[in-house]
Amino acid sequence: MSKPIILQTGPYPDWDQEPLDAAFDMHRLFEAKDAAAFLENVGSDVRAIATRGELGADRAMIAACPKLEMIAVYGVGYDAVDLVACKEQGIAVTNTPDVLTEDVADLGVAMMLCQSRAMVGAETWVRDGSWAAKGLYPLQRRVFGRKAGILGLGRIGFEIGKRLAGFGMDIAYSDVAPKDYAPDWTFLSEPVAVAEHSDFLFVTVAASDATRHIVGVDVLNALGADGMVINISRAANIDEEALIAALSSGTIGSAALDVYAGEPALDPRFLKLDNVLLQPHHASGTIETRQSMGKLLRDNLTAHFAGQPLLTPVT
Ligand code: 8YV
Repeated sequence: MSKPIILQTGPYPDWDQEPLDAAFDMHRLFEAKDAAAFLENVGSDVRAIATRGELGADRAMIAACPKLEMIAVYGVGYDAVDLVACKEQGIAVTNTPDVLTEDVADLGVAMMLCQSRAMVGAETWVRDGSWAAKGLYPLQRRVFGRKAGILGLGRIGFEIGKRLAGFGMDIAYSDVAPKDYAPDWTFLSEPVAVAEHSDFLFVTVAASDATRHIVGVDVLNALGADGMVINISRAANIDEEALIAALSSGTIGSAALDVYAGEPALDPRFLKLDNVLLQPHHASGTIETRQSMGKLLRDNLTAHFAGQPLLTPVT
């Protein structure tokens, strides 16, 4: 029996690619010199798209695959998948929630610590001889006992809050409604109010049209000159123009970012700012989590083609 034809939008580690190649007929769009010609050639036979959180599948890609049955996302975020087109055509979508929650939370908290204690600059201070030549490293701001805010208390936001509680922080959050699993933290319905409360503002809300630029001028003004914004969700949740202006003018103190508009080609102005910590969208990037994400993606594809219920459907 011939194997189901799957369009693959980006690379996976060998430990995923080998079993995918064994079970399915994988067509690697990302290796094609002419993506449009490649799609035109294979699109009519494609039954599933295997994609990544940041790559998704847009309407044009979906339209190029008239026999498409499902889209499997390697990532929790499915904002880059055109869900309206999927709904119209009865295409199932799966993602990889839960398995990456802890690692994403870890990196968010690590970014806060790293940036607040200026660890990157401190490393340079040691390596370039400044320590010996100039003496002690400039004093930085503490993390313990300060105020934190979390925009979006879903799975990842909640895990961040649990970690921050371990630092004795005073935690506020916004979401569509108060969460009964967070009785010790302050619910504030408005993101601006959360920013006003915060020294450290975490953006963990799932990206959608409703959350686009949820961190804009008003939130940045409310965060203030001592505040730090940490984004491990999606770039679209932040108005990057406003963020760059706020970082440049000192309206906010600093930022720590794992995601960018147009990544990996981020706005070059970020590279010139010394008050932003830049990470290459790797919050879920541990061997353990990526192995779990790959297995869940494969298990969803396998379940679909075996006529079994999907493990983690999003629609
Ligand atoms: C990426 C992510 O999928 O979970 C998400 O939504 O953005 C990430 O886990 C990961 O970088 C692999 O592409």
